[in-house]
Amino acid sequence: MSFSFWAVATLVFGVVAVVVNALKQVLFKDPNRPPVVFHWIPVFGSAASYGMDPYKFFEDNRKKFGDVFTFVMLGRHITVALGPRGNDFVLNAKHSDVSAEEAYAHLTTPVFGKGVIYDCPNARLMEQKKFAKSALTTGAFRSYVPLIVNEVRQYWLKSPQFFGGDSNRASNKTHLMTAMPEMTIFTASRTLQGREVRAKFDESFADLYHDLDRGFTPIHFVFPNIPIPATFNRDKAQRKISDTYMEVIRERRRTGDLSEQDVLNTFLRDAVYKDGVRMSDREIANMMIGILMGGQHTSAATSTWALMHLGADKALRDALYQEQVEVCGPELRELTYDDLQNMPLLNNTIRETLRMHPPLHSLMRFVRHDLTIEGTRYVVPRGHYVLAAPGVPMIDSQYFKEPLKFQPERWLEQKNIIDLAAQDQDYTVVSKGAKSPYLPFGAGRHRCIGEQFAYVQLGTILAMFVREFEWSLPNGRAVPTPDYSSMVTLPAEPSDIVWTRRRVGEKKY
Ligand code: X2N
Ligand code: HEM
Repeated sequence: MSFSFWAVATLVFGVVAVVVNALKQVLFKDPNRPPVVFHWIPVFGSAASYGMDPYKFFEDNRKKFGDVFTFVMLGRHITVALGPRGNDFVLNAKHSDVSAEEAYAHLTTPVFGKGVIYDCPNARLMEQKKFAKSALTTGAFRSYVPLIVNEVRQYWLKSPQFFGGDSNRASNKTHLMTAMPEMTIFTASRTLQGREVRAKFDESFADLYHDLDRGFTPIHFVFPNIPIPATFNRDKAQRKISDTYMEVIRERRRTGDLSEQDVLNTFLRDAVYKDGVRMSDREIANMMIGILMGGQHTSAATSTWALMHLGADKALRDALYQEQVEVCGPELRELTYDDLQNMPLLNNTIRETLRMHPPLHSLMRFVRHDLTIEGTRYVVPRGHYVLAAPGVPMIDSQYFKEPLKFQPERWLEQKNIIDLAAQDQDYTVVSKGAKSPYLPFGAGRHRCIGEQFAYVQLGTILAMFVREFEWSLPNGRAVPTPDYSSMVTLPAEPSDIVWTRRRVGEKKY
C-alpha cells in the first residue's frame, strides 16, 4: 500500500516536472536571453547529447539558433558562442566579468592539489605561467631532444607493444592508446619534470599516476566528489604524489644541484611573486602535477591521432621520410632541435592533427557579472557559464577547404592564419588574437604555455616513428571516429597499427 503510494506520487511528480519544464521552454522565451536548447528532463538537460558528441550538438543547434545559444547540463546553464567572434567573446572577456577558476577548480584542484592553477587568485596563475614559461627556452628544448630520442628508443626496446626486448624484432602490432600515453609520460617527465621524477615512473609512480588520472574525467567535471573508488583513489594518489615531489624538491635543495634544465629547477630558483611571496614547496609540487597532467592528455591524444592519420596515408609517410633524409642525410644522423625547425612537413602534420582533433573541445568560463553579447540584445546573467569551442571553425569549410580531409600541405598556403594568438604571450596584456579560426591552444589570458614544448615532443616522437617504421591501420581500416567520453578527444577503439622496421639491425638498441 505505502509502496504503491510513493511509486505513484513519484511518477506524478516526475510527469508534472517534465510537463512544466517543457511548457516553460515553449511558452516563455525571454527575448533578452540567448535561445535555450529544448530538453525534456529538468536539471539533466542536454547532458547526453552534448556529452556524447559535442560537435554534432554544436552544429545541430547552430543550424537552429545561429552562433549563440544556451543549454542546460546537470543544473548548469551554459551559453555557447561559436565562430571566431564567439572565441573572442569568451576567451578575451574581461577577467572581472568571467573566471576560469570558477569553471574548472572543482575538477582540477583535487587532482593537482591546492594553492596553484585554479586554486589561487588569477594574478597568481599569471605569474605561475610566467615562471613555467621561462623554463621553456630554446636552450632547454635543445637539451630535451636527445633526452626524448633516448626515452623513445628505451621504450621501443622494452615494451611488448614494440620489440619486447628483442632489438631485431622486424614487425608487430601496437595498441596506440596503450603505447602513446606511456611514451608521452616518459618523455615529458624526463624533460620537464627532471631525472628523479622520471625514475619514479619505473618504480612507485606508475600506479599512483594511474589512480590520479582516473580522477580526471568528465564524470568528475560533473560530480567532483562522486563517492566512487576512483574519487577516493584520486585523493590518496594526489597526497602521495605531492609528498614525493616535495621529497625530490628537498633533495635538490640539499645537494644544491640545479644543473638540469627542467621546469622544477626554474621554480626552485625563481618562483617569487611580484609582492615578494615565495611559492611554497607544496605549491611547487602541485604546479608540477598540473603541468604533468595537462601535457600528458593533450599530447598523448595528439600523437595517437597523428600516427593514425599517417597510417592511413602512405604518400604522406613517404614524403615525411624524404624530409628526414633531406634534413639529416641518408644515414639519418641523430635528430636535433634545429633539425626539427627545418622540417615544415613534420610541423604541418602536427598543425593539421590539431586542426582536426584539438584535444579540448570546450573551454569554459563562469560568468560573474551580467554579460552583454555585442551586436545582439542577449544578456548572459551572472551564475551561468560561457563556452568557447575553438574546434568548430577549424572544421568549417568557410575557413578551411575540404575541412574533413587530412592535408598537412594546406598549411603551406594557410600560413597567414597560424595562430594569431601566439604573437602575444605577455600575460600582463590580454592578447587580442582570439578572432582567429585556428586556436587549438586557446587565446587570451588563459592561453597555453605548452605549445612550443608540445611541438618539440610530438615532432621528435613522430620523426622517430617515420625513420624507424613503415606502418598502416590493420585490415584496411579507416581513421577512427572521435570518442568524447574522456577529458580530451581521443580516437575510438580499435587504435592499433601494424608496422615493419625499415632497417632492422642497423641501429643499436
Ligand atoms: C554523466 C553522456 O559525460 O550523458 F590540465 F597546468 C593543467 C578539459 C576543460 C576538459 C573542459 C562534460 C564531457 C560533461 C561530457 C594545467 C594542457 C590545464 C591545457 C555530460 C552523463 C585544464 C569539459 C571535458 C566538459 C569534457 C580545463 C588542460 N593544456 N592541458 N553528461 O580543461 O587547461 C591543465 C591547464 C578542460 C573539459 C564534459 C559531459 C593547466 C557526460 C552522459 C554523461 N571538458 N566535458 N590543459 N557529460 N555525460 C587544462 C584548461 C583546464
Ligand atoms: C592552457 C591546449 C599542451 C600547459 C591551454 C588551453 C588550451 C590548451 C586550449 C586554454 C584553456 C582555456 O582557455 O580554458 C593544449 C594543447 C596541447 C597543450 C592542444 C598539446 C597539444 C600543454 C603542455 C603544457 C600545457 C605540454 C605544459 C607544459 C597549459 C597551461 C595552460 C594551458 C599552464 C594555462 C591554463 C590557464 O591559464 O587557465 N592549453 N595544451 N599545455 N596549457 Fe595547454
